[in-house]
Amino acid sequence: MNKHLFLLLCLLSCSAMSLPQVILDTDIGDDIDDTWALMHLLGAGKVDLKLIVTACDDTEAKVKLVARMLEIVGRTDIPIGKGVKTSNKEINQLSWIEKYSLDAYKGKIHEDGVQTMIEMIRNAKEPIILCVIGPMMNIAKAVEIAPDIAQKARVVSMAGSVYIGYGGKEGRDCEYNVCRDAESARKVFSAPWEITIIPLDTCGTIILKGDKYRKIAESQSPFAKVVIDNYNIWTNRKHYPKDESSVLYDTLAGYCTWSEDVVEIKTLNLSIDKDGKTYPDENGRPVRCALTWKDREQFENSLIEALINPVKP
Ligand SMILES: [Ca+2]
Repeated sequence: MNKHLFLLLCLLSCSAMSLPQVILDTDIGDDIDDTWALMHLLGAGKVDLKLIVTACDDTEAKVKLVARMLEIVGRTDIPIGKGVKTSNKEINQLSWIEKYSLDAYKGKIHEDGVQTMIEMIRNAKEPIILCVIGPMMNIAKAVEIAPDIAQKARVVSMAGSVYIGYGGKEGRDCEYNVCRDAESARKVFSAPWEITIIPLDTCGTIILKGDKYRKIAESQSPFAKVVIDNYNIWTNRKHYPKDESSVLYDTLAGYCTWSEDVVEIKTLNLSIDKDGKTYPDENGRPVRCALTWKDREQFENSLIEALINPVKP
């Protein structure tokens, strides 16, 4: 074989094999969309998930929640890190782990999730994508302790509201992940890494209904079952129709770690005001913002497919 052709084939096969390396920072156990996002990330098979760190409130209970999920879908190879605990507030999926014990858990659990995140980024051979789908206290602490990580990681986060608020309404809202801890969000914004946000402008209207929801609800795949079982015992389930999901904000941030083909990205200079609103400001920092949809259908199909026909790792 021609030497150049051989090299080209090697390069092509290598690039096909190396998936984006992702650390997921999640406040799972609060809103239910993190559970969907985690199962989507795992089921789609498009990223190499290196670590899951729990964020906000009772991060210890959240570790247990993640552990049980990983056990069910056969992914205890992914380490879990406990993030900064900010309260003992009961998680909203507590009944799913009440009888579950970590005693027989086979995977690795790191007590200091922030330190583990720092070491993993420092030791990584290629840049890491930090997928942040909760309030940003862990990431703020990490970059404060180890500013050098900003050179080796980029952030993809469900965060903010630029022109559109909750439920698709015109006008900026105080988006939970930023407003819950605006000081941490400001620290993350002031580090020199690339930041991509998935604001309410796009992710605030992701709801699966009708056939799309039914496909998942009736699926026997463990990924779909984890999602639906947790959704059904979630303390806020009663506020949503029987045959619909709640708003699945975080799932789009997960998707954007491997592809941005379903959204239009625009770079804006953004600042965070005293309340935690993200607003365009000429003195702000450049942020890549997923402001509008290009192909919502393709995105929803990816989510459904990942849950009902998950890819084997
Ligand atoms: Ca979340």
